[in-house]
Amino acid sequence: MLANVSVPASHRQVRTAIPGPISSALQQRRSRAVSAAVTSTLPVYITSADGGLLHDVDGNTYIDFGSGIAVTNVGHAAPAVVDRVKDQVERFTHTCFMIAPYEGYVEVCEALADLTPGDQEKRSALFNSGAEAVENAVKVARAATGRQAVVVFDHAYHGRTNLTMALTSKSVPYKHGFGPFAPEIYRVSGSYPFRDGLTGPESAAQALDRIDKQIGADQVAAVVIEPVQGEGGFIEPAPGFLPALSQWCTRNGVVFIADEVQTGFGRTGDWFACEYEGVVPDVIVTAKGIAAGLPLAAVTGRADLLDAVPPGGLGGTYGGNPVACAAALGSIETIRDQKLVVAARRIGTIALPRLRALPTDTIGHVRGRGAMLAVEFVKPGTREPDAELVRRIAKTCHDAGVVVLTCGTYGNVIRLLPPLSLPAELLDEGLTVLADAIRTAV
Ligand code: PLZ
Repeated sequence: MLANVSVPASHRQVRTAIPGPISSALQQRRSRAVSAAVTSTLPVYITSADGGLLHDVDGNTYIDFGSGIAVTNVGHAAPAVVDRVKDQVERFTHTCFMIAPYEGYVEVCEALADLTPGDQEKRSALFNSGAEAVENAVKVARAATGRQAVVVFDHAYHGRTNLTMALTSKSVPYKHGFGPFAPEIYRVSGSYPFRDGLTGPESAAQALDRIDKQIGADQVAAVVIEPVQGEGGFIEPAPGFLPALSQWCTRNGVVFIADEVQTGFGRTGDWFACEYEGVVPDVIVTAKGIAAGLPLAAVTGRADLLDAVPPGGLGGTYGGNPVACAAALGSIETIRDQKLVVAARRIGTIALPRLRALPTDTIGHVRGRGAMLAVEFVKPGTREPDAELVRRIAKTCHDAGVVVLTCGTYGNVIRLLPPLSLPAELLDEGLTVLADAIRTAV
């Protein structure tokens, strides 16, 4: 089936009902071939994307405030990524790093050692997805400490594989019916300032007391935490929470694993969100923004930890595939050359005041850092989550040609994750559409 446009528009443009007729026909076809368990936020079929815009088969053009869930930080077709990928794909697509290595893998690991927080000696291993990398970070921590327990938090999201389902907090749709889950995972409360009203040190004390009493510090291999929680609701912990946890880990020989799959690569206005409070994780997990959409993920951490795993203990057929490594090098080059970490901060500086100025008592909390922003909706005058309202606001935005995503344990959060390279006028226009959608929906 061919798209009915050859030259995509250079601005937001809605020419049909959403989804349009060609997308609707593709939806029908999809329902006969693709598992109903795999869903799409917006059932429109994309033909091309760049410059912060997505173009669909019906000639509609959307402003992208989702970046494919925080992946296309450098845009959807950044020249440095495209050129390096093309060059690599023409030379060879795969050898398997465990069989015959290539330089790109080493170069990505060097870049990770350089970019991630802390100047300790570091090593990395590369994988295909965020979940796979989180699993491997846990393997590293267990092998290095000889301990088994893993501590995770309320509202955490770490993936959909068996071990990471156990680490993830929310049942439906991630875990429900998929047990049994991996043992030796312990969940404690985190820091959710809007809902718990506690300071960072208070939240940390509460979590650490539970760990001490219910597990025992000397049994804990790792604490796994998103420095800003993603799927759980874009929850920024209160100041002091992360440093207190990290210090406790250091004192007790526990591996502090920062899951920066969603927050990494400039997203929050720092290369990595941990930097905001000067926290240096023992191990950091990255994916998504690392390679602008090609499947790549990494576990980076203290050399003594990563090297504690016996030879052959980490790996996989595709981990650190040469084409994905080429994309990562192009993505990192683009973030550096175009100063996209600063651009992320600028997005936050522009967007936050506009979101905070929205005149409605259904907005419980506006929060975020850099280009990782959220609005949490509640029933007027309460803290009761309003997921239904959020669904309507998101749908109104989609129909008007702006891709916004939702998140949150209660499904009541609109999140904004634009490409860091999003042109200022598209940011402005998208925010206007969102503001109008909120005003009409309440
Ligand atoms: N850790 C912090 O955000 C992926 C999941 C979307 P994968 N988040 C998007 C969905 O519904 O599946 C994520 C994350 C954090 C780990 C992961 C997992 O990364 O690359 O999706 O496996």
